[in-house]
Amino acid sequence: MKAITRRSLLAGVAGTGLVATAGFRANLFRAEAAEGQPLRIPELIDARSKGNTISLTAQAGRTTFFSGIESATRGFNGSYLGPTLRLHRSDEVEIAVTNAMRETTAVHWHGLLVPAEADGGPHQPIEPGATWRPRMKIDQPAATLWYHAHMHGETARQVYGGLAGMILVADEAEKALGLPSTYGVDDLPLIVQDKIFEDDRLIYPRHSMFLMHGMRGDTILVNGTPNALARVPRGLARLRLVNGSNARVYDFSFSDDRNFYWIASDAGLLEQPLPRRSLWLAPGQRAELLVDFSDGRAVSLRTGPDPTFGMSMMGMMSAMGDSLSNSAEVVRFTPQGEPAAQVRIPNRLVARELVDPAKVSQRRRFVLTMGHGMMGRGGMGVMRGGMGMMGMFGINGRPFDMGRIDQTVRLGDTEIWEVTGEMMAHPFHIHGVHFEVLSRAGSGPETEDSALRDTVLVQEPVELLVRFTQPAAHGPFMSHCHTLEHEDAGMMGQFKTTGQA
Ligand SMILES: [Cu+2]
Repeated sequence: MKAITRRSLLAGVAGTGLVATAGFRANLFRAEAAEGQPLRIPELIDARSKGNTISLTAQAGRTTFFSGIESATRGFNGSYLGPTLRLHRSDEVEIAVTNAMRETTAVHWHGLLVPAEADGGPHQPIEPGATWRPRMKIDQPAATLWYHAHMHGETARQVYGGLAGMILVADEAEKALGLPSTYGVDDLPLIVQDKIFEDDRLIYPRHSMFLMHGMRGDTILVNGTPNALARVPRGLARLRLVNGSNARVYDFSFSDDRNFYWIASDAGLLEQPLPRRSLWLAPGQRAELLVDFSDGRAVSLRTGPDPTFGMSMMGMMSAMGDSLSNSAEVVRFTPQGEPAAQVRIPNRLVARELVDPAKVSQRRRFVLTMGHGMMGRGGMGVMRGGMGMMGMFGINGRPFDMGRIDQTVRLGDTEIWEVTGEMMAHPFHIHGVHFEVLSRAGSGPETEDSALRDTVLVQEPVELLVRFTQPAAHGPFMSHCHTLEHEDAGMMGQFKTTGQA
């Protein structure tokens, strides 16, 4: 069936002499959008090409997602999202972040192992007109990371508005593997976010239920592109997925159920490629996939509804449910050109640095709380109060307090952190560390857990093996729920590391 193009519709309108009404206009734009928009590829800034000094400017702007309609957005060096930063292991990098907005922000390097004062949490605010210049030694394996706003109380709105970008850490071990690495061609950055549009204009609804369970939208953007369409060579491609959404957990698969290889997690490459047909990705998490497009067939990366939400207590009590009720297209791939002569998947990727569980010095418990004991005292009544429950978000029953250090850890120590959550699944992120998932629901970790991470989906209780290698001489590190509305509402704590490693 031939798709209706905007041009053919316009020709029809001209031919019959009709005057387009507002409603007709909207349909026209949707018809155009249904054909797909070329996937936007953020500019790549290789730190070495800039003498390892990068400038980012956080700014307000206007972005066109659907033709003819502008939305108020935010971005770095542009109106929506920011450039991809390629940093090299063992280099020292300075990133100057200027705030050209009328509100305070903070910019966190999510997944980067750097001292607390360079980490970009709420303790490093950047006032309007000011520039923050952290200098950082890059010393960690190749990985897909990201950066995003982290201003306490404003994180959800600022990230939703567009203050996020990708970071690629490169190293020699990764280079030696010969993985697809031509940025924007066979090595694709894919920042996946769900949004809500009203008359094609981006909105952030301040509905109490969104604040309660996190904003889940009905329109998926990839790098800010709705109905994204990507051309890829007929061969092997590497997809770098960042879940940059406020709250949604994705359940990714391909429309023809093809196999792909999962090759990297939050902290970098796995020991070996793992063949998969689907993969979950929680807010804040990253995954790299190798996909074989040599058969030349067009195929879509898709997601189902949030697999954690519908069955959760929160999901069942919610009046709204998941706004994405069916399988949705994330990005459509159209392979181009001559088929690759051969497609080679490496047998081994990188050796993994194991953390020795025998060295554990402490065990700590974290409960991600949404209203301590509420089911026992007042229960549903409290729920119906809606906003009345706000302020009860916390960790171990205590809401975030910038002036309180919740844990003090000895630098160089290894600890077990047991994390459980209330009411629904919570993606738990710890700044300044990579950790192993030791167990989930009391038994061995699942395949999805089998890699070093900085963010873990806490649906069942998990035990994390965490090694603390970064100093916090001037201000603490954060640990928090990466459902951004929960984080802003107080589901965040702070820890310090002390002493010498
Ligand atoms: Cu949460």
